[in-house]
Amino acid sequence: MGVLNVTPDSFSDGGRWASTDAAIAHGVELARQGADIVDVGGESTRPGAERVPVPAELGRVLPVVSELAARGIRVSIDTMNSETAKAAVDAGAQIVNDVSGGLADPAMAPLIAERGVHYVVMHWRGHSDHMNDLATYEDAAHDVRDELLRRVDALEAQGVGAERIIIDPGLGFAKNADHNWDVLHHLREFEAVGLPVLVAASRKRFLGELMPQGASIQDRDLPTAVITALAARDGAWGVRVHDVVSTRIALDVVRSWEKGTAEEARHEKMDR
Ligand code: PMM
Repeated sequence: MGVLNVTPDSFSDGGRWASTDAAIAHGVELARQGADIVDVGGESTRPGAERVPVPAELGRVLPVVSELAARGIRVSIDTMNSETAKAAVDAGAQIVNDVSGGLADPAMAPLIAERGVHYVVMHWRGHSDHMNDLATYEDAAHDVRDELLRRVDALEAQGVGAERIIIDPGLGFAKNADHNWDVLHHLREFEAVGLPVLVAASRKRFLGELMPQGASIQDRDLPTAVITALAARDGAWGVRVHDVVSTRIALDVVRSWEKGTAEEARHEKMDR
């Protein structure tokens, strides 16, 4: 899943794809590089971020979703708002990626139930302006998994089919670096739930802590690719990343390693 933030303020790529044309071109490029899904978002969820009014969010994402979907690209819409999700699904989005797992907008679950689209349910405890205050756990990985399972139960009770749900532990959302690593260390226990698991570590702050001083945000693509490889081996369904090229290479390494033969590269091969 390639990240396409149509926002002026996302923490790792804010502003780069803020214009509609630039965003569409980047989405096409992500797909060409080998992304199976392009995840279009119009509201930053970086720590401390303020909410974006729905009309502004819609103005950012809708033309991009329509154009990418019209070009045959599988699009997910990264939103907590049912109104935005509805318009994006009408415009061709096949997946709704809701970082609040349906908690931010009570109208989201009924919409998903009605439309029958795939639904990414992320572990979430509260909005970005105060989520760092909510990062307390007895046992991070188990608490996150249990809270996610309760969310899935509640969604099912509202008519969302379990076969449509993808779970995501929500790295960095009300979680410090130790919490994130504990979740990754126990990723197989999330797999054991029996639902597809999405891992979204790309360029997040806890990876910056591993990097030498002066490293850029893009330098975090290296630890991101390593996490991709390990998550794939632990059975993850997908990874949400900014740099699709390094992710594809990491996945090709894993597949070649597992098969014992060279994986046929799915991205366009670079000149050697
Ligand atoms: N993280 C961000 C945005 N959307 N969606 C899912 N499912 N999981 C995440 O962890 C997640 C997300 C924030 O990262 P960004 O600003 O780099 O997009």
